[in-house]
Order: sequence, then C-alpha cells, then structure tokens
Amino acid sequence: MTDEDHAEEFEFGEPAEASEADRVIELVAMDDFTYTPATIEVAVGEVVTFRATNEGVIAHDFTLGDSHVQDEHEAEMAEMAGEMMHDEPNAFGLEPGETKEVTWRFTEPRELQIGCHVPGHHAAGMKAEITLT
Ligand SMILES: [Cu+2]
Repeated sequence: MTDEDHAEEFEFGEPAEASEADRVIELVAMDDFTYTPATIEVAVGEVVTFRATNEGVIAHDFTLGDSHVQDEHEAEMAEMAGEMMHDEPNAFGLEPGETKEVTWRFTEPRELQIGCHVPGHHAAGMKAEITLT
C-alpha cells in the first residue's frame, strides 16, 4: 500500500469532525470476542462518534465498514501476523485499556459492521452489526 491509498474514498459514508456528531456511542471491546453493544441502529444522514474502549487484557481493534472492507482488513491483519493495525479514517488498533474515537457520517442505507481483525477474533464472532434506517 502506498501513501496515496490513504486518500481512499469510502462507499458507505465519510469521516467527519467530532464537533459535527449528532451523538456518541460508547463501544466496549472485551476478551470474550464481543463488542457491547452488539447491535447499533443509525439513521442515514446521521453523524456518529464511536468511542471504543478495550476493557480486556489482550489487544483488539476496530474496523468500520461493509463486508468487503471487513474481508480486506481480515486479510491485511493475517499478513501482518500479530502486528498492530495502523490507524485509518475508519479503523484503529486498541491496546488493553485504550480508548479511541472515530466520527463517521453515514450516507448510504446498507448493512455495516464494526469488526475486530486481530487474528482469530472476527472468526470467533467479534463484531457489532450496524443497521441503517
Ligand atoms: Cu478482538
């Protein structure tokens, strides 16, 4: 991946400023391969800040996207063999105890997910389903 790829366009919305957020959703990542809440409803057009905290003792991460984006990150993380995910507009790594935020403007009515792609976690069911209404 080159630096130019970081200016990537997303098909499911776009990053926004935290000051533009309509609301904040607190998301907790746990070592039993769950996020809480596990289901999230968002209205098309809404700007949401996700504040994600890793309450476990192992690393987790956060990737917001459709199933295509989830598959890509799963493959990337498998190649990186345990290295931490780089921060991206829609994704970041979460060390134990760490809290990070991303603010997103949802523009498309499609099924999305927040997934953890530390090897093995997504396969174990570590995801939260986002329903756009
Ligand atoms: Cu995880």
